[in-house]
Amino acid sequence: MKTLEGQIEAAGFRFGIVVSRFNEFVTSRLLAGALDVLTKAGASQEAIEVARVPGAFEIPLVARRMARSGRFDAVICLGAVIRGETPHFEYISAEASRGIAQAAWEADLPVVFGVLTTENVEQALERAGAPERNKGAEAARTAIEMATLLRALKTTKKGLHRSLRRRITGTRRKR
Ligand code: INI
Repeated sequence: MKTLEGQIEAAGFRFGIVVSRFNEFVTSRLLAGALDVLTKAGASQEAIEVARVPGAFEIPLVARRMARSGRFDAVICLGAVIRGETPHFEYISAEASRGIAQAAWEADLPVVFGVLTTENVEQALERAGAPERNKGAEAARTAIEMATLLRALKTTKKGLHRSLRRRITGTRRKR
């Protein structure tokens, strides 16, 4: 049995990050957490592009554009929707999550949900704090794992095609 798994190794991979300005005192911490994970895992500065949008509602469109551009191996979405401050909390968080999932499907690429949806500011700050609880850091780890897993799957598929072709044409494997 073969088990495929992603790894936390980001060298040679490219990442797009979409981060919203609304509740910037929270989203800037998510961004810092994500950048810390990516660079420590080996991603170069040139391999990371950050796009800023006004609010979480605007994240999906830019995430989709980035994901479809062919320039990235994964896209990370960062935002903070806080119920206490938002009468239309449900609409914004639902649209952000639905749109982000749809962007991934349409682009066939990992588009990771790093948007906090919390009851209050305290909860938001708690989830944007220390690296082990920082949702931006967690989203970056997920992006790396998914990008490496998809590359492993691609390699396996290529290997499979080669072995099928060899079987059909009767050619031998090169040593
Ligand atoms: N956007 C957020 O990212 N978080 C919020 O908590 C928020 N609140 O409170 O309203 C918010 N609103 C802005 C929204 O995302 C759009 O930018 C705006 O509606 C324009 O489309």
